[in-house]
Amino acid sequence: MDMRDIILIGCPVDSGKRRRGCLMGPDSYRVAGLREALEGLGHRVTDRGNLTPDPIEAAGDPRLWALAETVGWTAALIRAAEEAAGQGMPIFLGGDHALSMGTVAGVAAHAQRLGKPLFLLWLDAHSDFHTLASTETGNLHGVSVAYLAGREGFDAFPPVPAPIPAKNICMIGLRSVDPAEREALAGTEIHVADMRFIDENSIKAPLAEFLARVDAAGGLLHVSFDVDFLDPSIAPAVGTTSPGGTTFREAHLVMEMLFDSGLVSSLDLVELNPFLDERGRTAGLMVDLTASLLGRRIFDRPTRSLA
Ligand code: Z70
Ligand code: MN
Ligand code: MN
Ligand code: MN
Repeated sequence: MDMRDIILIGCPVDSGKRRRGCLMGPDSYRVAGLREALEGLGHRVTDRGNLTPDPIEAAGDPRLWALAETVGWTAALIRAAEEAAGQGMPIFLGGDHALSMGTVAGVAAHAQRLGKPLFLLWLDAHSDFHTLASTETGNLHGVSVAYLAGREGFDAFPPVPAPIPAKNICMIGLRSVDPAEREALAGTEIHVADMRFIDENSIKAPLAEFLARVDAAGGLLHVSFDVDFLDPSIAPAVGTTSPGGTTFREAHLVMEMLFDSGLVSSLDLVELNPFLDERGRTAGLMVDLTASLLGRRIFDRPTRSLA
């Protein structure tokens, strides 16, 4: 197995929604043994500690929760992500999903410099495809993909260095999509596999198709993993639980397929709220899933060949 240079970057972003606690996420992953699990697989791991947001310069907006703070985080994360992507495989330890505006935009700038297309896999119950105009809640963890795809109305934010073409984005696990998001998504080429599609076709089908396209294009792949992709019965440490999520086995299969593809170049782990966890089980599961994405497996070959 290939050894990788993995860079852990703590992103204690907690401004993307009203309920607090995601700022404790990076330390929860550390306590749950993320670094040790990845080193045990033979990887070289560096922990850069936690980042801080740039000083707040944007004006506030009463409709939007903590706009200025999220803009400050986005600016800081774009720089940090672009730099780290040139040095190894960054794993961004969240923090809520607003952080992906910075991490993915920074990784996209790196991909553009390399002259390679960036693909984005969004594992989430939510599509996070609101604009600042369409959000009903004002929670900015619900606008990340719209920003990254270059939708209008993000003038308060840093310009996206390299917007991601809609056809390079795939969302898997959706089950909570607002009307304005549904309408906007229908007008794009974003690939969407909601829970019904997964139930009828298996989770393997949409992922295999997407990975084949990334491979054929010679692209880089960023995976943005929202804890609420998982069913809350196995991952209770999230602010808004959304029933009907992916199972332990489906999620592990996704991670194993991602490892086998050899395509993943960066990863976000977002929306873990350790304040709501039960004896560390959600953090522990996220560590196990990340290990599977980086090469942990039951056997080295399909087990049928052992018979
Ligand atoms: C809703 C909104 C959301 C969580 C993303 C939900 C957004 N569409 N919620 N992740 N947990 O507020 O815009
Ligand atoms: Mn999300
Ligand atoms: Mn979500
Ligand atoms: Mn929300």
